[in-house]
Amino acid sequence: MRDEIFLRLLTNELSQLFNLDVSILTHEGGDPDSVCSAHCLKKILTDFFKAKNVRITIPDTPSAHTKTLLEYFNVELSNNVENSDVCIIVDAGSPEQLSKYSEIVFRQDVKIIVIDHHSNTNNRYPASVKVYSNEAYQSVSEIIYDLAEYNGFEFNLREVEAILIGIYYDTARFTVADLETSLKICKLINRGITLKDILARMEQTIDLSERIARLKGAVRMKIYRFKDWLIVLTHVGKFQSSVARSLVSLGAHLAVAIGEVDKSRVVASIRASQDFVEQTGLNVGVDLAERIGMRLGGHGGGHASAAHLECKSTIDELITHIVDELASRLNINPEVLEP
Ligand SMILES: [Mn+2]
Repeated sequence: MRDEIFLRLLTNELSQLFNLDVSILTHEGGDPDSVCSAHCLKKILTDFFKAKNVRITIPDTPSAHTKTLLEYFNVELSNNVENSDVCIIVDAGSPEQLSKYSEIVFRQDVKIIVIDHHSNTNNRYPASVKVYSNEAYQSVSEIIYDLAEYNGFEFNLREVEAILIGIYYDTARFTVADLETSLKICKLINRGITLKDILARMEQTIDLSERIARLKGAVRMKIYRFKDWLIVLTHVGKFQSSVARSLVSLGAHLAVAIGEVDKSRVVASIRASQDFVEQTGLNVGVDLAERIGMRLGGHGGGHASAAHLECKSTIDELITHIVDELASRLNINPEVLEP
């Protein structure tokens, strides 16, 4: 178990849910970690902590990956958070990520609990919200796994599979799994899980428009060389996170994919390679997404190597801010590489 004190506090909190109506909310669109952890949290709340009624809500339209998982695990969704006594937010580092449900964190008539693992989550919610966030955890699915183990609760094979899928995607397909996570992966696989069927199904869900976005993102990117670091910035209408991720696997140390929401508002996904994060000590969630998002009248956040921001600016303005910020943080003047 990664952090017993954290698990004890969380257990104490959840012990108070006996006989209560609970809504579990993911961040907008959901993702494998948030959906899988919500699914398993529902199980443990119902069977172990004896909550009366537990519903799962995903703000906005579920993403393609999310839809596949919802079907696979037979997860029923609800849009009714109104009548809940308690609302548990999973995997959302700030209220803005709840989209149309973001106001709920300010309501006084419903208790709000956050279970998360992003950087700086503790400072992002109003003081009335009970935040259980631990950056040491590589996924919320892992928190739920530890929570079950701490309380001696056993998940069945299907739930164990969900935990493993959550861990798989939040560790960039196990590539950044640390020792603790790797030991858990072994234990989970030892219970008799093979991921090949579900992964094949998930990979098929990369549709044509996402592939086109990735390729267009590559064609439009601008390459900045900060000595030995290659940083690329591009713009695409949709699938920014998929585009940024694919540009890192193409060879960039850091990739930013920006999308225009309207004339004065943009969103951006940032991904960085592990060696870049380790050697520069830069946390793209805090140092880039949160900082620049707030500076430009928006918000942002995430992890050390993956982040998202939304702000009031044009694509070009945002590019300038990101390049300037990197230049000052790395203390290097970049050179623009000609295509
Ligand atoms: Mn996560």
